[in-house]
Amino acid sequence: MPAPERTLYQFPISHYCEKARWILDAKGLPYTVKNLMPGLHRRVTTRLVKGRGSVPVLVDGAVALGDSTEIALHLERTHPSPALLPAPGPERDRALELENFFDEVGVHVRRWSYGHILDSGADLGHLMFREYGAPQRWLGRLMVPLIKPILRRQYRIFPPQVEESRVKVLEGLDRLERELGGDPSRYLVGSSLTIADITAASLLASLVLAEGSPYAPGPKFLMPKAIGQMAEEVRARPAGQWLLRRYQQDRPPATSRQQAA
Ligand SMILES: N[C@@H](CCC(=O)N[C@@H](CS)C(=O)NCC(=O)O)C(=O)O
Repeated sequence: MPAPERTLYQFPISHYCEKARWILDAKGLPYTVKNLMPGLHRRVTTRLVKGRGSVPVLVDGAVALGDSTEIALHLERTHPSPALLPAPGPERDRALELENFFDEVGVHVRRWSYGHILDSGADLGHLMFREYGAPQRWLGRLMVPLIKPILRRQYRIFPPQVEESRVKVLEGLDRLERELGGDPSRYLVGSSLTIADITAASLLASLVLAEGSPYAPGPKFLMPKAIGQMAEEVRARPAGQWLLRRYQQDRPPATSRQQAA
């Protein structure tokens, strides 16, 4: 089988990468994933997209995009079917505003989650590298003591900020419920899945440890107590039921994904 012309440079555990994968999968577009080593990734990402360093990066033919929202808009422009955005007008504006809002909540989900993972006995190496090939998995595990302080500094994972993020996460869940009118069966905008739903679901999925997401608890991962407790509380709310439902009903299998050698 020839290699697809699209390559997604990513960290498998990154929720912004999960958002990009979901959009590619929803549009049925074949792509190759290339898992980058955290810490060394910027040598690749800054070469591909000047002025940026984060993942995901999508290289689509001659175009390289270094932000999940840019990726979403590019794919919507180049592959309009199935539509993941309403036609131009108030509904589209609302979908884009919600996408932007839940992108921001994603920063707080990450900080709150790492705040508990870094300070517990959880196996960060397993969590981050379980999907890599054997040599990268081995190297990754060796790098964990170096990665922890980098994560702490880069994402400002310090107790006051982690607490502030907990509040922002809860506000995000409140907004999700308001937008849905408390009904977990609804979509955020109109009557079908949009980029707003994909963004909220992928960026918040770790709060409920959604099956089918990269955050479903595996047998080898010792769950920090606070994360387990949060999952139990959020699953009991309409927002949590909505997140689980989106993964059950709307997360397509990654049939078009190939792993780069
Ligand atoms: N706004 C960006 C955020 C991406 C982001 O924060 N990616 C993280 C992984 S979750 C990352 O690459 N961190 C390492 C870095 O910035 O060098 C997007 O939507 O793509």
